[in-house]
Amino acid sequence: MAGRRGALIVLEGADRAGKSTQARRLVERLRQRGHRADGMRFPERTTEIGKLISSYLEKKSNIEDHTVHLLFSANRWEQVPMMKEMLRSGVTLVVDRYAFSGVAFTSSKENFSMKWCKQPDEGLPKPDLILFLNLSPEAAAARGGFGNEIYETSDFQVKVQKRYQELMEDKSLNWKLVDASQTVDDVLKEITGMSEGIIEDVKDQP
Ligand code: DGP
Ligand code: NA
Ligand code: NA
Repeated sequence: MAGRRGALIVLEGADRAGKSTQARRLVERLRQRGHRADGMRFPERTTEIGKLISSYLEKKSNIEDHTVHLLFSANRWEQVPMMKEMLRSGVTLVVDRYAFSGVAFTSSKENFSMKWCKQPDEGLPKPDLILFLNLSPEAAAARGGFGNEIYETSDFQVKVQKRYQELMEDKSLNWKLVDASQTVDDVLKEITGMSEGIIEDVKDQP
């Protein structure tokens, strides 16, 4: 059959919502169920750009806010040739954070418009499905507290959550709201069902 491509599935949400755990388990589950699937994460901290970002997040280096926004975007763009190749060859990609994190986090800083924040990521491969793991900032803080990275404060996360709500109003994108306060198994079950639906839908799309 012609044109079988993989699906681009993105997990988004504020810190502590369980994205990384679910992304990993979703790849395992999809594979168990006979799909070709692979995981990716952004920021991808292992590249040269990723190392700069990591050092910024760990508060080891001070990078100007616009500059770091563009580095995050560049860190996504540098993976695009590989992403396109994998999707084209029929592999479904499960991505832990994407451009929406870029907009939600940077636009939570003073004097950044959503419009400015969106521009550098314009043209990235469009996700077929965006799973928003929804957890209130209070519930997130109750999950053993935040780590020590730069954005991990309750005040900032409240702003980020509001930005995500605005982004989810874009009906040209396939956002699905997932209640991340459920058990790990229940969340996995829900997102596996949604993912298998979209894998089936995109199979014969260019
Ligand atoms: P993680 O490794 O998933 O914990 O993500 C690291 C942190 O970086 C997290 O607080 C979210 C934030 N982040 C992810 N992508 C972007 C981005 O494109 N721009 C900004 N400003 N922050 C981002
Ligand atoms: Na984090
Ligand atoms: Na994570």
